[in-house]
Amino acid sequence: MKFRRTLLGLALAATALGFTTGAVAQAAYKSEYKMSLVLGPPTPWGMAGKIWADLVKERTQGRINIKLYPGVSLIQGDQTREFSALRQGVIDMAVGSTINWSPQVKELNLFSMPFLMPDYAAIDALTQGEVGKDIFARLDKAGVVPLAWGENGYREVTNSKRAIKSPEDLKGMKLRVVGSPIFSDMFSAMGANPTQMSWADAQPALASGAVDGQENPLFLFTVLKMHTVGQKFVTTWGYVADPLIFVVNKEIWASWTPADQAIVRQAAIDAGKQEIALARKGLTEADKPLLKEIAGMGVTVTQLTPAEREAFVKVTRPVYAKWKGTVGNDLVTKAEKAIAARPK
Ligand code: X2X
Repeated sequence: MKFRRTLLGLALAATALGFTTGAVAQAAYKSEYKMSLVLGPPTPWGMAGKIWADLVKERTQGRINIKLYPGVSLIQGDQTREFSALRQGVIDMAVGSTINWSPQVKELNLFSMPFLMPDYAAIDALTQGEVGKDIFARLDKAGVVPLAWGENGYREVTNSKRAIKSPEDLKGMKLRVVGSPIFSDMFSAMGANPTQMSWADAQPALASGAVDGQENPLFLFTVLKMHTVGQKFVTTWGYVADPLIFVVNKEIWASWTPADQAIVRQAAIDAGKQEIALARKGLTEADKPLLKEIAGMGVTVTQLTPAEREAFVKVTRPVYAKWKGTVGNDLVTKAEKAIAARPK
């Protein structure tokens, strides 16, 4: 009797520790897991990776140890190959932008559709609702394990030439855009001269003046001090915002115990929440301190009036219509409805 109780006690303790009968097969943990990121700390994106890795290490008592590879260095900076590399196991896990994965997962172009999401509540209505669930189901089918949402942010346009207030001002302007076709379509429709390149190539191109401008969330402007490479004009137009997604390679995921999987998932959710707050800092307060900080660097910051913004919406409508079909009419319609019904 006593012996049986001891056995039962041992079994319960083993279960509590996450050792199940399958644990023998699952025990082959790697000494280190590779996490891919485009931007490293101190950007919010980089912090997303760092917070996630730190929480996982702490909560698994070091069983899962993650190293950060910013600059998508595991794939030599070629960010639009990140999703394939994740699927193939070249990368174990990532916090990635919907933009960089959209060449492989066309539904992710949803977030790059021009002027779809007018405010932060609209982003949340998608990522935290049914549309977010649909996208996660799609990612799961595409071969990765999606865990949580983060945010890169609203992509505002900067340049070295002039203040942009109307599509006219963009005429012939050479702008670096990400290597995802919808961006070339949008900037061509606006009359600019878009050039696709990776973020690794964009930085020297800005410094040498090979391109006149670029678009990215504004925290990057201050972190990189873009005014020192001639970026003297910023226009906030809120045309596109890219969420980030926390994912793990499927084989790696399957190699972890259910208890560790739960820890990694919850840590991603917690890190995502913290990171979204960081990404919005300075932009959600009424006086937008981040814009003031940038103006303080001697930069002309132009905030479009609703009428000025409308002119950009108008010229990009054909691009919206074209990509609605590519992303999927049902998904886009669902997104439009979720945004219309968002709490304001
Ligand atoms: O390349 C960019 O512009 C960046 C850093 O924002 C992304 O990876 C989408």
